[in-house]
Amino acid sequence: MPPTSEGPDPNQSRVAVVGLGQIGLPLALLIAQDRHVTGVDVDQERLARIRSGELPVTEPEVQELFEARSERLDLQSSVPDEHHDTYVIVTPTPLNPNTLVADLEYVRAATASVGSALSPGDLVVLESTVPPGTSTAVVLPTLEAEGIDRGEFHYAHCPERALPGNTVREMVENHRVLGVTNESAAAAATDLYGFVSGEIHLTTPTTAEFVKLIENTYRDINIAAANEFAILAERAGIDGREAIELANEHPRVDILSPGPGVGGHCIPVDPLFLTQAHPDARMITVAREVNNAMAGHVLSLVRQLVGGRTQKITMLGVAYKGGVADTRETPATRFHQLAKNEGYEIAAYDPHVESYQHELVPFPEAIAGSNCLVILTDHPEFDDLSPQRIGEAMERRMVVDSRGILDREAWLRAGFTVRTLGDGRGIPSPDAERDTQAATPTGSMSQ
Ligand code: SAJ
Repeated sequence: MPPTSEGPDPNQSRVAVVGLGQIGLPLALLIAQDRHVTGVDVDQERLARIRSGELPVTEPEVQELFEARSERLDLQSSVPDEHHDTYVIVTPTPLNPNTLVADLEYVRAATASVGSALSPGDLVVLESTVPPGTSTAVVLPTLEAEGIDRGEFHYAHCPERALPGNTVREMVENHRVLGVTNESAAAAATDLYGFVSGEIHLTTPTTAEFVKLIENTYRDINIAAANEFAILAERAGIDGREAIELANEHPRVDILSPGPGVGGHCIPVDPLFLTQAHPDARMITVAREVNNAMAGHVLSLVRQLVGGRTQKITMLGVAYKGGVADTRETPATRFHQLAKNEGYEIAAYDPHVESYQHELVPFPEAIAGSNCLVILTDHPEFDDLSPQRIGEAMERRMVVDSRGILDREAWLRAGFTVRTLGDGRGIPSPDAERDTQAATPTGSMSQ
């Protein structure tokens, strides 16, 4: 559990946290360690769930925090009229799917409500991820619109940095970047983040905005490199994952893992916040294209195996990454749409996800009569997946492993045809032939 620290008297400090989502609710509970918090959310259903204790956030430790601190958490559907000394805005900044530009409407609306409640000496913190310059061009002028001057209140941008699946621990332990307008804002915001055991680094609001975006963009580019290496390895007839592992033995190389693409609400989106007004930022754009193309590449592996396209295939995992129930921007959806458009009959199973835009079925139903298993998510549950567990349920024994999690040799021995993304061993391509003839005995090839 988070460390305790001295803070202001809870009877004196009142903090409003606007937006009780995946980050806002855990944040409100962490701040409630030593302050009274009013959680604000426009979604009445969400508020009702929190009130009932059936929390809409299923991250580890959130439930315990709620049970320990709910008496210091009030809930409201609008920014309270009564005075609060601190306002934290944690509303979503989705990407407009048509224009691919950041939609700042939730941030604008929250900021306007906070602006009308603001008194001299108050602190406003923005945690939402925003394009560089948003604090200066949008947030501060909106706060000032109600008549208060930016010199009269404190402002900080403190972009969230927590990994979904480990949100609370990362909110407590990760270093934080605080973009502040002046020294008193720095002192007030550092005090608010007293629950953080990591270091607090001070900078300007625009730099803080930029830092958050380049962190996730760096990851996107690194994954794109891994994905491109994987495709080139397939063509070279070698195991790309082995090659990456060996390259990572170098002290200054740290390549990430190839996969079916990049999902989640941050990494596929944040690079576009950087480039939306800068179309000349080529590498970031190309990395996005490479990662988006991976679902189609996985489908091409399925097509090579299965051939005729009216046949049933089984998607294993629709969450955007292993161990989570989140399907936002998941590459599985792109795969599903492409496969459906090619005429495949699709059955999808996920041990974590409860609600998804396409039907999910239980595991036995998903594999019954299937021609090909397609692993799309590296859920820990799939570590137990074995040919023995499949038994005789499938029509044909084929598997495409886009995450490289199966024991390939065991599946080959059990009579499965196996395609692992990034592994060109056994793939009959002209490039591959040269290397496989030279280095791989035919008996260990996948067909
Ligand atoms: N992925 C790969 N190969 C890899 C690593 C990830 O294909 O080697 C894929 C995953 O399967 C997933 C996507 O990338 O589809 C993103 O997963 P992730 O675990 O890299 O990131 P998120 O979106 O769960 O959380 C990220 C985190 N960023 C980093 O790990 C650098 C987190 O620290 C951020 O706070 C969070 O985004 C956010 O909110 O910005």
